[in-house]
Amino acid sequence: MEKIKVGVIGTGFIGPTHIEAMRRLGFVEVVGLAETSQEAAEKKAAELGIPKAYGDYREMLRDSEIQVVHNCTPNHLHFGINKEIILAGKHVVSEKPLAMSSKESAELLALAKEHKVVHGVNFNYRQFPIVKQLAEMIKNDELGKVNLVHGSYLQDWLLYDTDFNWRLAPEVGGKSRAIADIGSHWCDTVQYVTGKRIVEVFADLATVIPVRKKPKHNGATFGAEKAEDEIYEEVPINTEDYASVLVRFDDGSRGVFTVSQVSAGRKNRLSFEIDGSKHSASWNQEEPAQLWIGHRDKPNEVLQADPALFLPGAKSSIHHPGGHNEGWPDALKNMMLNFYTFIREGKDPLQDKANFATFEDGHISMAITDAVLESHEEQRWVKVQLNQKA
Ligand code: SOE
Repeated sequence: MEKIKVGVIGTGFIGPTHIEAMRRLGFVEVVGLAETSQEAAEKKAAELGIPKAYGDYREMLRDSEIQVVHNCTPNHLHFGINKEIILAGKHVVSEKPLAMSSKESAELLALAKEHKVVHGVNFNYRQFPIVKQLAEMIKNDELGKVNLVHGSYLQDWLLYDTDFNWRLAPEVGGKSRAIADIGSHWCDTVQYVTGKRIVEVFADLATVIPVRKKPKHNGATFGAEKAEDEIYEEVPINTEDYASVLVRFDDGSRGVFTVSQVSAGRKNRLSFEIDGSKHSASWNQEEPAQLWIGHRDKPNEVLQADPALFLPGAKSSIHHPGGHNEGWPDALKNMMLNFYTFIREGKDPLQDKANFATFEDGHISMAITDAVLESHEEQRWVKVQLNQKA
């Protein structure tokens, strides 16, 4: 069988992780990559062993061999490039946030439907085996009625005022930073697990470090190394390092979460706890193979990820026996596996249910970010508006 041919635009931190995940599938071939110059594209293509290098992504979009394009560029380019990918008739996987506003994401969703392309957004945390297992447990009413959802997403890679990255500048990263970058993952994951939508928010945001020292050589995401003789320029910062948000779900249940990129020692700690009327459950991305299950009338339990103990609906997301732990790269592989299996099986994006986050989820996420920003600005509860006119 012919392999599905893919092109990737952008090869910073996340592009190569997409490429590695796709290569693990076997039935997908990354045939091209695009960068901001021909020289950069050729260097990266040689490094990653990819045959075609494009200094202009538009040239890649004209390549009829390429069926699917991954948009792994910085945030401000997502909307425009996603639009061009769809108009070129290619299937699309976009990094989040899907666009810079929910008005733009509504337009992308409508366009993807009109052109009948398969559309995915890389919300990869819902693809962890234990997260799937918990979603199945909740569907089976094992926790009872979900009453409360609380948690946080904490990182420390922007803790020092000398930490700098393109995500800090609103014209490149967007008006929201911590919420759009990591709060979006928290919301997508808990909405997926509970099967509920966040419909209203009350937010408090803060820029803990209001002035940063920008190194002459721009830092990579999670980049820790700095030259000793680095030259810095002081830059005012107006995107949030921190946010706490009260949320209301569509069935009236309540929640709260905190995001921070300045919490020392927390590397990529997405965690949440769900309190049901019978039991609670709690998960933390940094210890991804364990699910804590809380009881009132007997000792608490820890479920260790194990296909033999999983519910039928979660088994396809776990690929190794118990104790052979799967983590972040494996969850990303699940995202790609589900996306490309959908294409391989010739499924219809207008009719068939996707086992991955689509542009619909990307649009929901953008609408939550918009509501959070408005709530913080106006210091009040704000409803999440999905019906933005494209
Ligand atoms: C940086 O905060 C980042 O790389 C996010 O952009 C990713 O989406 C998240 O998975 C890890 O952290």
